[in-house]
Amino acid sequence: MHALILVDIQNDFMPDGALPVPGAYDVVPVANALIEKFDLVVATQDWHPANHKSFASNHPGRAPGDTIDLDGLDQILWPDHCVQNTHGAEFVPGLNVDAIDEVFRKGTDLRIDSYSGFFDNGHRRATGLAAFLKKQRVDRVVVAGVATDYCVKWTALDALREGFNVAVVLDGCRGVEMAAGDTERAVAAMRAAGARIVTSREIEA
Ligand code: VGL
Ligand code: ZN
Repeated sequence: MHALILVDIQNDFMPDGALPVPGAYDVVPVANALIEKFDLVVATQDWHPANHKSFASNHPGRAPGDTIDLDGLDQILWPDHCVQNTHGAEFVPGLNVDAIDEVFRKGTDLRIDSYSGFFDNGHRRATGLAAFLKKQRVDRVVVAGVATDYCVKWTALDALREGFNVAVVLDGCRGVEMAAGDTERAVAAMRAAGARIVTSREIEA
């Protein structure tokens, strides 16, 4: 069984959102085309409480882009984004949400961030995604969404760790590129860990 994992295709990650990812609207038609090729489609949704510790606004004197120690982990501080039950946290209009079989929300624990759709950044708690996929007898996952250099990357790396065969659809992903070259480095890291880097045309129904 093959599954499509759509990572964080949410308003706040679009170019006009709170944590803009350049070109991110372009992943929507690619995601919709991919959806047609899969029997099982899951999506992750960044879903933070307003007082989440990954928000610079919750650390007086800090600015987005700063790095702090959060509970023993390096944490980049972000603009407020994907706050639960806000427009910014909703899936992008135009994404075929009716085709999504299950949504896995992450980043809900205010003390730890969660880039991967599988685990928080400290691998302390699972979201249930791995168990769900294994129960459906999934052996191969195809990943697309945003951001290539954060949530796509960590989702793909955790999928490999969980023993899935992983392909990342490059034209279905965009990076936030906080530092120039981050997206390219993320792609290299995913490839080095064993992910196949493909284009959407290579994905067969
Ligand atoms: C993401 C930064 C903070 C992502 C989520 O979806 O890549 N990046 N939260
Ligand atoms: Zn987030």
